[in-house]
Amino acid sequence: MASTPTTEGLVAWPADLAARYREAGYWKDEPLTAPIWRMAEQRPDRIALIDGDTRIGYAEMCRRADALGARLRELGFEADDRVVVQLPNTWEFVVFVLGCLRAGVIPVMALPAHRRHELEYLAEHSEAVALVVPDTLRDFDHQGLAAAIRDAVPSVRDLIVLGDAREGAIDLRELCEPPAAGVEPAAALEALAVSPDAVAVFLLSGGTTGLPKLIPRSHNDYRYNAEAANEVAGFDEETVYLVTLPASHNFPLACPGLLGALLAGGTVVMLQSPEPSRAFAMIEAHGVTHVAAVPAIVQRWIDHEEAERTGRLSSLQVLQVGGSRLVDELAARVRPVLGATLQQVFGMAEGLLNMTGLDDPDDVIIGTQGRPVSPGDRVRIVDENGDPVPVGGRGVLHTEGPYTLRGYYRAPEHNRRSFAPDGWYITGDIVELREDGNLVVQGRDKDLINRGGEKISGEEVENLLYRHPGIEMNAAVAVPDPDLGERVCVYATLREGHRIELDDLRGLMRDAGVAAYKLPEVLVIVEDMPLTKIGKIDKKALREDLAGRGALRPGTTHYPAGR
Ligand code: OOB
Repeated sequence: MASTPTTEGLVAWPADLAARYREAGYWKDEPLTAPIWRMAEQRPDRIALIDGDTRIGYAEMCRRADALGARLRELGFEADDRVVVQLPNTWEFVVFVLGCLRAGVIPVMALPAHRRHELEYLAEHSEAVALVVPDTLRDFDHQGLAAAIRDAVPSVRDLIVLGDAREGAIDLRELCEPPAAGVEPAAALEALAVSPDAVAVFLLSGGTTGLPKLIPRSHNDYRYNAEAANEVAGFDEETVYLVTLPASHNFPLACPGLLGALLAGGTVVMLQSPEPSRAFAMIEAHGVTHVAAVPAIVQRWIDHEEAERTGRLSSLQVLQVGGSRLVDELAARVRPVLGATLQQVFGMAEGLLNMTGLDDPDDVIIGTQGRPVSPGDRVRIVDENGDPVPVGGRGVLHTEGPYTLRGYYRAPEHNRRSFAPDGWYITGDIVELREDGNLVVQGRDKDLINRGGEKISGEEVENLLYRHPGIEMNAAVAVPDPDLGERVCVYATLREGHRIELDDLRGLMRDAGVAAYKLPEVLVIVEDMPLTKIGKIDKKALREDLAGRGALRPGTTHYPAGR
């Protein structure tokens, strides 16, 4: 079955901007992978990847990726085919993604926590030809689920499995084997000449609508994303970068992430969990210099180091923190306790990256989320009427630049709302621009819950909960949480004769195959839902009501007194 070419759902950069980005040298008109392959020629034996006891040099990594790319072609994968990738942090993830980039196959970056609800949608929406999954992980049968999705989604032809591939599935490790003697896949792949303007990867939006949107990132723009971040984060050949966040997320993938480390000629260490004792052991064992984390992890690392005084972090130079707001008190403890320079990162899968500089004064490093990493980035802050806010004021952040999308994939209607008439991306983040050019994230004007860096769309949760016969109206809002920053709280009114507990709603969502992090953790039943003048649920009023209730523990249901 011939699928629709990717180009049909894309919004291109305007020609004048594209010309400017080329002239300025942001876009190098080469495949993203080119500098990595050059590194393999210059320094073949330098270690590129470490995963447990496995150590892979640059030349070997590139040979394996080329062999994988060539094998995909033999199996019938073509340039522009989409593949949903859901893999743990392993060396095979890196070889697979690089092999796809070389062969022009486009990875769709799912998260390990995704389940049927998300994966099926991603496969359908991208018309993926294959899924790549682990056999099982943390007792979950990913291979079984992927097989069910293959049966349900017509475009999906193949399953590629890390671990024991069952009948009819392709073994990822076999695909990753170096080429057989006498076979030279590199030249054949180079002859394919992947266009630098082609989509390199699809990232997922945090999503404020029913389902996540796909974000096309081109070879030109995504490579620049990583290279611009490299400059500000100080990545070079000496860098040893530890991946503990899910590698398919933009932050550890390319901000600068593992791609930045490889583009700089450094070493990437893959680890499947950010649990402090394991992560600290890896940092010590491999002399890790840079790592990225979300604030909830930083809290655990600081607590662990304060309690254990491990002294295992002496190699660590930079701790990048982003994904959700790092509170100033925690920020101030990073250097004294962990001994590393804090780098705040306020980024988004859509593009724009803001970072504090490594040499910035303490008040900037501790109290701001930094500034755009590229001179080509443009930002403006506007009030409710769309008028510019003066320096020092607050408003919604809009941006455009050499690595910020111009439109979500195949989402024309959503694009009309997410982009200003002049094409700038409306981030939905409420920020303050300081005199010194640094941004401080103050809140947001978007229907999203940020659970320790994991983004949950209110609308997606609400749509699912309307499947419950007892729910009359419902609204998902963020409840503040000391560990994760926010958790999902659902307000609901009930139909006559129904009584619902939190666990009923969690069960419903679990049965629908929804990723666990999206499940509500607090349920508040109310007699009447507050409505706005135009009859929409008034979430602002709900947030105020929530604030008045004090701390609500996760796992609790709250009925009005007397019910
Ligand atoms: C990162 O990317 P996404 O796409 O998962 O989420 C983007 C949103 C931002 O619009 C903002 O609302 C929030 O996450 N956010 C932050 C933040 N970093 C991201 N809010 C407050 N403070 C921060 N430091 O989360 C992401 C992508 C690349 C690098 C780092 C994070």
